[in-house]
Amino acid sequence: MTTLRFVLGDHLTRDIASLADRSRGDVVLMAEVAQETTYVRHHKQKIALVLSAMRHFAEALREEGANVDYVRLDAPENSGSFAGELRRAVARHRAKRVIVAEPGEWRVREALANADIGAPLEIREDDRFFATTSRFAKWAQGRSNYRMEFFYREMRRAHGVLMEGDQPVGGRWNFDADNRKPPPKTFHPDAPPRFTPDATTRAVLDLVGRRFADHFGDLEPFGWAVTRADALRALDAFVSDHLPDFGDHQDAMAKGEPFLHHATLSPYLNLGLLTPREVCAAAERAYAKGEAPLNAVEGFVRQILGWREYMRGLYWLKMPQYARSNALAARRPLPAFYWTGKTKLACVAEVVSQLRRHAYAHHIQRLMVTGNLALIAGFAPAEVEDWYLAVFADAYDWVELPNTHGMALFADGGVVGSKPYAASGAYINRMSNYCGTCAYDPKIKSGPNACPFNPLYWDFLIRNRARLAQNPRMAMPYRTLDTMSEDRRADIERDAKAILDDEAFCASS
Ligand code: FAD
Ligand code: DLZ
Ligand code: SF4
Repeated sequence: MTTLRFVLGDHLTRDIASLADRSRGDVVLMAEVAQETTYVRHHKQKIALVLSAMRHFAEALREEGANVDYVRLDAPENSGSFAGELRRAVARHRAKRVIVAEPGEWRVREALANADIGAPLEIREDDRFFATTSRFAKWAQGRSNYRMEFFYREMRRAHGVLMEGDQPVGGRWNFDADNRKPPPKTFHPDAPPRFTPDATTRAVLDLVGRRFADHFGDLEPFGWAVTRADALRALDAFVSDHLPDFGDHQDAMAKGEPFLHHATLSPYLNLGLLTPREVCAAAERAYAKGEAPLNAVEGFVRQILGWREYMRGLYWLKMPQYARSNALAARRPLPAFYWTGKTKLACVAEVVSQLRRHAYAHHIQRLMVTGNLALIAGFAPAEVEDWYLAVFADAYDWVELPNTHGMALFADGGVVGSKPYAASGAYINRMSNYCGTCAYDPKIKSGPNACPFNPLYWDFLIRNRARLAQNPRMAMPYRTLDTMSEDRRADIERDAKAILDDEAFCASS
């Protein structure tokens, strides 16, 4: 009679709760299953990254002497689901109990908790995060609204990150004001390190190329780290080469430069190859040694200790109802150009082409280009969310959903953020060099040459007046709208209708 320790694809952390007290006779189960590779049509690189990282993790455990039962995707008897593989493994090993750390996604947790697998299942709290789900629920209790900034300060205090006694290092909690600079004229930071596929990764690339040829994105060149050792190399390279400049141009976008000074560490953090604690500690060390300024280090730590933990906390607090809300009643189908990139909007075409090649776009591209357009055009949240879940190497429901549904689309009515991140073409023009090569002009407000973000932005405000005008943070744009003449508002509505009725916008994906 055996204890089975089930390690999911994003549980690739040596001391995760499900493995921490492993004994010699225990069996570690890992399973590649069709259901997980197809519940959305993931980018080919994402599937390859997850499967290769799983295979390397299993090998590392075996080298430590663990008894690993690894089920490959193409194993003839593979049932295709977690429940099926657990049932088979329980019978195979005559297991008396199964231990798993909390699945990252509500969908998977429900499936496991309700599955009849032939042995009791113990689900352990995932303590890799700074805040457990129960810790977050305690923070949220009794609050009428949740604001990341307050949660973040509490986390800084609780974990002593960038603190001097009970005060924030540098006397301020937030250095955002120093961090929102547009891109400099020439902006070509080094790209993050890429890792040459070994034999294990090559076998996975062959499998993915054969089996998922019709999924979005280029499979090769594939350069993601698939082992902890290489993920640590990527972390070191970020800290030395990019962290010092992380803050200054955090919101900037530049044509042909997907990565800028961003970390590109989210795929590794989300798989468990790196832990949030060690990543924040590496940034703190760089500050302590005088190798990175405080605005950069604080800005970076806030993304992980703040935003990442806050999003996860809200996800588990609010699911499953959260995913069903549609506060702005957005129902327009997602246009095909989100997949093909075939659009005259140069900013959107750039982001889609970058996604196809790299399965990566940075935060402002996600929020203010593809997210902003989906918000102001009123694309249906569920379709937009499936797109975000599919096209990014780092996408998992627990982090993708609150970012898309809440932050980008305001479909939660203000749970994640206090106002919609809606913007006209002026924002993209200020923060990028995309507009210079665009068929549209961000300075033109109306007519066929106007940047489509312009009429769509004002039309969004007109359409959603009843839902948004009372929001104090929307008072300024509504005041501006109210100074416009009737004729100007009629022009906006006519232009927005022309854009939304255009075949390219109507064509459903
Ligand atoms: P950096 O900009 O260098 O930031 C450092 C780290 O901070 C990231 O690696 C990430 O772990 C964390 N981080 C930063 N912002 C956020 C945030 N808003 N939420 C959670 N963590 C954050 N992130 C994902 O990991 N998976 C997703 O599926 C995902 N979907 C998103 C969808 C939308 C619409 C938006 C607006 C954001 C989404 N994000 C998602 C958050 C963020 O854009 C990415 O974490 C970030 O771009 C990853 O790139 P990076 O590692 O270079 O990040
Ligand atoms: C994303 C993904 C993919 C593509 N494939 C697998 C898989 O074959 N086996 C596995 O254990 N996990 C996979 N994952 C990750 C899961 O979809 C899911 O995000 C986690 O199991 C939730 O904790
Ligand atoms: Fe995007 Fe408008 Fe600029 Fe074109 S003009 S790149 S559509 S913001």
